[in-house]
Amino acid sequence: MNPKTAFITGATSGIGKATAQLFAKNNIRLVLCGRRNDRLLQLKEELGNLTEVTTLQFDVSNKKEVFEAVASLPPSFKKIDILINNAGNAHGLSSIQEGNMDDWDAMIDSNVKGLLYVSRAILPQMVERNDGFVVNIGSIAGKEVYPNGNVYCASKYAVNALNKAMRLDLNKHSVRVSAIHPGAVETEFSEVRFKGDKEKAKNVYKGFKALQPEDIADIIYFVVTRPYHVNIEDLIVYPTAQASATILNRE
Ligand code: NDP
Ligand code: 8X3
Repeated sequence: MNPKTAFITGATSGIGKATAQLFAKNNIRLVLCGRRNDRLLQLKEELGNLTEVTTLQFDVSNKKEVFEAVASLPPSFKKIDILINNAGNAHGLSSIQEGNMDDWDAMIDSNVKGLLYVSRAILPQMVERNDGFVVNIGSIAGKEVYPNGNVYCASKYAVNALNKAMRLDLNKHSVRVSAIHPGAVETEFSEVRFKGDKEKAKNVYKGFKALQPEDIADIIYFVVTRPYHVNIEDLIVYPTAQASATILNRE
């Protein structure tokens, strides 16, 4: 069987990077996407002896960049079997009455509109072939609103809704769609949320064992390697120490 090709957004860090590393070990060809080109090239260098890799530097929230990037794929990478809609971040953690509206724009533009643009650019080829797999990375923030999470939560509730919408619209085209909703994963996520404040970010994961990006990569790999008739719709994954967005059993 020909190896599959996966298109991973947000491959420069955290969950996306760990997924790329695991896919490469399992001979899945990779289209690595992100804004930081130095990291894309470094990862390509690291994984290039395990599988075929190409990179696309673009901002998912820029419609033009998304469509130009997808159109620029070399012929041997144009057929995408697996789309991992992972790019996204939280920006800020403040009450709705004090929210920074640029942060709101960034979250809605990347987490919601970015996921939509990338999906719109890639889904038609899957529909045409009646084959393909989309994994949407949501969050427990898309299942439960927590204090000061307002717009980030809204963006992830949107991902949850879009995951369901994709399942309905793509059902007759045999394109499988899954969502994975992690709790606390130790990545650069909190550093981005707190605008580079490493100390504040570290405190988020203090006193308990958070999920590691590799834990989520394992689950993504499991989901996309089920037999053709099996589609896992929705998974919520917590660290053992976490019971909800706000209840954590810290030491
Ligand atoms: P990281 O900050 O480590 O990684 C985020 C990735 O998204 C980076 O590769 C970044 O790449 C990319 N990205 C962000 N915005 C854009 C953009 N506008 N255009 C292109 N790429 C973008 O965080 P995680 O790995 O934790 O986050 C991955 C996903 O998992 C996100 O959707 C996040 O919401 C979700 N998630 C994370 C949880 C956690 O606790 N960490 C829990 C639940 C869900 P670059 O900057 O190079 O563009
Ligand atoms: C990331 C997890 O709880 O910080 O989506 O929103 S949380």
